[in-house]
Amino acid sequence: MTVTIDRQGEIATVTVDNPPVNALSAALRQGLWDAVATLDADASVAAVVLVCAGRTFIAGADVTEFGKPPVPPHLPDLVDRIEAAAKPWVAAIHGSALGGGLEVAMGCRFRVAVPDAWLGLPEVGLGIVPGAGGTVRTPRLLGVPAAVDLVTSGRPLRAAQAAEAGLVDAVVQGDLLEGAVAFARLALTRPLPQPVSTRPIAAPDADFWAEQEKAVAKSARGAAAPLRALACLRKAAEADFADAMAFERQTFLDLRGSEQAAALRHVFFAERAAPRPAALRDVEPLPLRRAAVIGGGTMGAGIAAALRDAGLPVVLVERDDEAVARGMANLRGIFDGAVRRGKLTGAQAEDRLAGVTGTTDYAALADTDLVIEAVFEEIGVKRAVFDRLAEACRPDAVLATNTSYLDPRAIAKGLPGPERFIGLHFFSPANVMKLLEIVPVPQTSDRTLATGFALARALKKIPVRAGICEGFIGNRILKRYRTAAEALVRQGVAIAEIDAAMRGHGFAMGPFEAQDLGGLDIAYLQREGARAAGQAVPETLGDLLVRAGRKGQKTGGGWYDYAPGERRPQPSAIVADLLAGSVDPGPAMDRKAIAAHLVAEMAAEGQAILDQGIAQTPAEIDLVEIHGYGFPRWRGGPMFATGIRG
Ligand code: T1G
Ligand code: NAD
Repeated sequence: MTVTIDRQGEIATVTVDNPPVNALSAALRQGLWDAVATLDADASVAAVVLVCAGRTFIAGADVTEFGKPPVPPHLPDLVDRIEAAAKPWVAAIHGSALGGGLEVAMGCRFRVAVPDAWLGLPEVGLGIVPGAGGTVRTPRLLGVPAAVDLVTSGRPLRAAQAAEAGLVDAVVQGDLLEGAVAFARLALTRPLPQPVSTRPIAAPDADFWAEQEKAVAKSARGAAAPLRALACLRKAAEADFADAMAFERQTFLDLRGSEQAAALRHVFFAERAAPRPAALRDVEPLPLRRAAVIGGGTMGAGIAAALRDAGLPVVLVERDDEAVARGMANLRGIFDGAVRRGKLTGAQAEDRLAGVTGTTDYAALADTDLVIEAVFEEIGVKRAVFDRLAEACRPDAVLATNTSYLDPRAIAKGLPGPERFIGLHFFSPANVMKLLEIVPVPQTSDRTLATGFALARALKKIPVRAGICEGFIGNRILKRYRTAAEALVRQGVAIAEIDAAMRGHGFAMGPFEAQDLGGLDIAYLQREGARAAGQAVPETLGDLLVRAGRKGQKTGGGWYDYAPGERRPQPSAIVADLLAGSVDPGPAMDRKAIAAHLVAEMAAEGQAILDQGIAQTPAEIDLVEIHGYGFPRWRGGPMFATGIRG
């Protein structure tokens, strides 16, 4: 760690260099503390530019210090000291100014940033609130409504948005340091703005806070930090600076030791470890320049969209011209949706679509680096596709299957060069869901495996390596979860109670309403297929419903009834009748007990998965559940929540 002082005439520059992300370790805080003293004492200095070396501005407090007793100088004191410096400081921001990094920048008199910089307060995502004045200075700088949005969502702003909101004074085009020094010189010719802590706040009325509380509670789904952050902002608006700072500090210290914060730190580090497994550290992946997808249905179109979002040109192969047209229309639908939601401009959507070549001709794959197969879930169809790929593709091209339940070894059987074969299991919608299960077969080479992980990084997905078993990690746990939920119904627990229990636990949906949304028929057909193949698959309650024509929302009913055109589930008398013969009432269970039981079932399946070597660590199972199945992040995943850690 170094803090270096240079001088450009009357402007001093303070350069922080604390790789990898300039986190505010105790040594860095001390270095900055000393720099203020040095520069205050230097009569030749009129203003100071604070800039960082490496990939980013200060990315925040050092998360690895959170479990330990705080060491002085404390960050709030450092921010106060910079703000009270005799010379105005200018924060020159590139990369990310997050958490404590942004708080340091708000202690500076000015903030300038390059156009692709991010500024934000992500603390609520770590189960805490900003701890160095973030909730007290942002409303003074941005006004209360914008501060509420920034702090309670944890979502960062791009430089231009930050400038619009008042968080950044100037966006610097070209060289940051040069621009910041020029900005400082100009600023010295004008009256200085007040330090942020002394600026007034327009306090909103009680109705505003009541509304915000409702909205924040709804989106937090049980996470504590966003509401506590809102309380800090209210304090900032209604009390004086010192009292608000004390309130924020107390809240910060209180939350820092909480179970939710521990869970969110666990997820933070698991997410950062996942894309770069130690075993592949020295393995060079195949460079990915061109990709192809076979099948343009639900998954194929989603995967193609994800590849385009990462900038790769894509060839989309379908079985006939009509299917090509349908696949391209599916893709257009995805990009049009992104335009409607404001995620892409019309021109960007056109560009994404223009980068996809739809065809029936495998010759178009001659120079493709990676092919992902997403055709019907039938072994014969998939094998035929891989036969064609073996002929059409370069011998080093990676060939992947997106199968959900088939054995990838059976799909790869007879493939020349099986070392290039791998399972890449995406989740629907594939351009949105963050999880990617990576499933090597025994012959898969390290290079192919490393290419799977490199793809996940390029697509900004969370990769988890899975061994081969039915359903891999995620769908196998899902099956256990659904079976356990059905077992509760058989014991007389109401379907709606189970769903409410899981929502109360932090899921967006319970297991039955989720099946109604996705359709009960896919799992049913799979069970029927297994039965037809001679496997002993026990009859499920879902089978009874599907046989009665109840496949979910799309048929007007599944586990629940739905009024025409409505998506609100209504408990169903028909279902009660259909299932009556299967119910044998047991002891009553409250919602807490229901949720605890179902999570314990998930964790038990996770443990079996670990014991069989299908997953490597409990943390990876947690990532699968959080990023593929909506498990509440703030609980850390089923393994963490039940004490299975490591
Ligand atoms: N502390 C310690 N280590 C960190 C870290 C941090 N804040 N951020 C990242 N790392 C490590 C990470 O584990 C990885 O390590 C390496 O740096 C590169 O990370 C008082 C309470 C800045 C956008 O939440 O969002 O300030 O694996 O792969 O893709 O109010 O890192 O190499 O050993 O993610 O280039 C708020 C979290 C803290 C920022 C860069 N700050 N970091 O992304 O690299 S709370 C954050 C990020 C706070 C105050 C409080 C990203 C990034 P390794 P990476 P990247
Ligand atoms: P889908 O029926 O929506 O799409 C399949 C597409 O493959 C169709 O467009 C079809 O025309 C095309 N196709 C069929 N045979 C082909 C051939 N020989 N050559 C080229 N194209 C052909 O199915 P889907 O839901 O997209 O599923 C595709 C695969 O992804 C399956 O293996 C499925 O198990 C898996 N999967 C699905 C989900 C999901 O939630 N739907 C999730 C993960 C994985």
